[in-house]
Amino acid sequence: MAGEPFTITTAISYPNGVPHIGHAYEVIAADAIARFKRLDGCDVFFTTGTDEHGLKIQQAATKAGISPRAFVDEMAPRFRAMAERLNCSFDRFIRTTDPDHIAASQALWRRMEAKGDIYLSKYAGWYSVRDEAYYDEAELVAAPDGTRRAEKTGTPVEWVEEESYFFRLSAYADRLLAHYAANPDFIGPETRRNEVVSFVRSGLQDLSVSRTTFDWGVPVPGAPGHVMYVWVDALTNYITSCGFPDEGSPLWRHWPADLHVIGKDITRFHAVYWPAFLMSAGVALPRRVFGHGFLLNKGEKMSKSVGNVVDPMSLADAYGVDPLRYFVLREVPFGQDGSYSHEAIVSRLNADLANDLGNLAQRSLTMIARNCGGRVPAPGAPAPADQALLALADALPDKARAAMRDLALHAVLAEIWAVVAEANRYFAAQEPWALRKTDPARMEAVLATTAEVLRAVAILVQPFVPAAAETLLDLLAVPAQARRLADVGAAHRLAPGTALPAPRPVFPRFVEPEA
Ligand code: ME8
Repeated sequence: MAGEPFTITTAISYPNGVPHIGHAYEVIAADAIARFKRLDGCDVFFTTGTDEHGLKIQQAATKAGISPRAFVDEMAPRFRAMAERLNCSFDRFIRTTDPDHIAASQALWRRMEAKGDIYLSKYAGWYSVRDEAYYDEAELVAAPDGTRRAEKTGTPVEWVEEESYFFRLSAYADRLLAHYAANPDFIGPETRRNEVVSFVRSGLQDLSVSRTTFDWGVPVPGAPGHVMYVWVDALTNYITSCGFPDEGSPLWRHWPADLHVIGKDITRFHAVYWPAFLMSAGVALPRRVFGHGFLLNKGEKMSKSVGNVVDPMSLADAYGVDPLRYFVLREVPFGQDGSYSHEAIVSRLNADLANDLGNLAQRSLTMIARNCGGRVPAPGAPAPADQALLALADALPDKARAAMRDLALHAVLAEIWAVVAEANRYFAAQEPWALRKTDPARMEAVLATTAEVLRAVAILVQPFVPAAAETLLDLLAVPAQARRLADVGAAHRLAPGTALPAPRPVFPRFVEPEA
């Protein structure tokens, strides 16, 4: 029986340069949520992809001396390869040059037009190519070199004057505010929500939604010479993947999305423009938009356009995919900005993964291999200490679900590692190595309890460190079909006597390469 549907998306990345750590962070976070929901029995649909139209891409292609099409065909696979390398379990990698996406964008346009929300006029104002965004005079500052820049992002703006179609965004302010009020979870975290609400309260202007001075975009239906403003087509990607406009398609059960995971800089597009387009077109709204923070390289902002980009592939090579995933999700409270550095990554890996969890698994499983014939030992009559520890492990799924409702990924990991810490204290206090001679039955009980806690922990960490979790579950001989959240707890304990494979390290220590 298929579970409750859960649809999650990342933003789609501009492939105007190679993927950077911000792109990696976003797809890792979305993947952890997708995997968690799957583990909890949901019918998950998870999409990611590339945003390939617009002036920014056309200019990058011109600079590279090739056509935009050849340029995106070269770049988009790198984004897909990154998501695959990072073990992200997406169901569709959507490219906005995909034929079904062009059709979906044009269908959405036609619906907004039929509603009377699209009209032809002339745009005269400021545009940032780097942000692919229009700015009001009030949103600009003068840079030291005399040029004007967007205050929020620091990107240069240029004056644009051209014939353009407009979307009647101004007509949607009240409906948007009513929607935010009725759906307090629609925008998160709280700070982003407040920003959006005050932006909409200050009044909305109609939005220029087509361009005529270049042609790398989705053609506006019935309007030769006009291509869609890239954000109209980009946002549509979320419904293209769900089969739009064919609402009879089996894919359509995946809409509305439960969650758009995006960066904080693009909240306005997702929480203002996107719901307004959907309201106009008569399509259901996504349930939640969450603007995560930025990952900063030793506290400094990096971006493709600025050029201080760290290649996520080389981080995966240096530290391993699971440790990299663990680091970004544990270190940075989800929703806030965070910093990364070699030292911070190594200290997390060695402390949390190699020492706390890795050592506990290695020590207990090695003792079982040597002293219990390599089989799951018998727990016997549980002592109070065993019961107390097992109760903590058994409570993990509910604690994790509660933290996950707030998308507090770091808090889910903190809950799991609190149990790991408790298990380490238990192991040290019980001294199973000393019991070997004095009370072998009690030694077995301690090892059985430890193995059982490891089973719960391994199940819980699957969304975060999928490959290592799989190894640990294999070492505990947990069958593939018994690795869901629902399998944690008394009803599914490890069966005493089950043969275990030879133990091997799950999380190796990071050792500095010789200088
Ligand atoms: O904005 N840390 O694409 P993009 C964390 N195509 N996240 C970061 C980041 C950083 N340093 N830098 C960027 C776009 N991001 C549009 C989206 S969606 C219909 C269209 C995030 O390649 C950024 O906030 O500039 C965004 O969510 C995603 O990476 C892609 O950024």
